[in-house]
Order: sequence, then C-alpha cells, then structure tokens
Amino acid sequence: MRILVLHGPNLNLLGIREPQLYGTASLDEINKRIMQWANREGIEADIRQSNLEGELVTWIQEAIGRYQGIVINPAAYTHTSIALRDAIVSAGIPTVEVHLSNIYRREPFRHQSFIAGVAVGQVSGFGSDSYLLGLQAIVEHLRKGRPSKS
Ligand code: CA2
Repeated sequence: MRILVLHGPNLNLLGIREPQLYGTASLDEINKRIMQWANREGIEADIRQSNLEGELVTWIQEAIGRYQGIVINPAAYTHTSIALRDAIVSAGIPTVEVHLSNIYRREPFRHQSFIAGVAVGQVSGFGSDSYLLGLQAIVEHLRKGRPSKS
C-alpha cells in the first residue's frame, strides 16, 4: 500500500518558530517518525512539503494510479483553497486531513475547512501525533475497503 503525505505552506518552519502552537519537533523529525511508522507497518510512504498551492494540486493529480491514500496537512490552504478541494475530489483518492493544532480552539477563521467535506476524516490537535493517527486512520480505512466519497 502506498500513501502520499503532503505538508502545506510554512510547515517547513516547524521547530524554529511558534513552538507553543505547533510543538518543538522539526519537519525532518516528524518525517522520520512517519517513515519509522510506515516501515513498521509495511506501508510505502512518500512525503513532500510545498509553500505553493499549485504544486500541491499537481502532486495530488499525479498521485492518481500511484497512491492508494493521501494524508495532508493543508496548513493555511485548509481555510482558503477550493483548488485543493477540487483536486482531492477529482483524484478520487481517499484522503485524511490532519492538523497539529486543534483548529476549532483557535480563531474563528480557522474553524472552516474547505478540505474536511471531501476527506474521509480529519485529525486535529494532537501535535505531530496527528500525522501518525491520520496514517493509521487512512490505512485502516483502505484495508477495510470502505467506499470513499472523495
Ligand atoms: O495546526 C495545523 O497543523 C495548521 O494546519 C497549521 C497552519 C495553520 O494555518 C492551520 O490553521 C492549522 C499553519 C502552519 C504554519 O506552520 C508554522 C510552523 C512554525 C512557525 C510558523 C508557522
């Protein structure tokens, strides 16, 4: 089973700024944990980060036929990007949305996600564990062969 893990804009700054919100782990450290988890589970995971909306859209399009599932932290694009939402729908690849922080405990503009309505589900608020929980969720979902709406 192949899973694509996508990190959105500014997540390359993790561990350097705003540790009270996003924790002290760097993106490299989070990616190492993801790869360790994937290796233990016998899952092939590829991980990418971009600050560009269009690049994330292209990667989702290119995932068709190559990946069975996507785990994405769309970062600020969560709250703005119909393009990412449309890409997830048209790719038809089951997708789990993850967030380090609990977006519903933060500013009202973060309470809206354009992604949640086309995702299998959402994990929000568990720091870097959100990625591992999201991976577990998508793998379990795919193993059970549940039909996807996205
Ligand atoms: O909690 C999350 O994972 C978010 O997706 C993070 C986004 C934010 O816009 C979402 O509302 C929730 C922000 C990512 C920015 O990451 C930074 C990391 C370190 C320093 C500055 C920004």
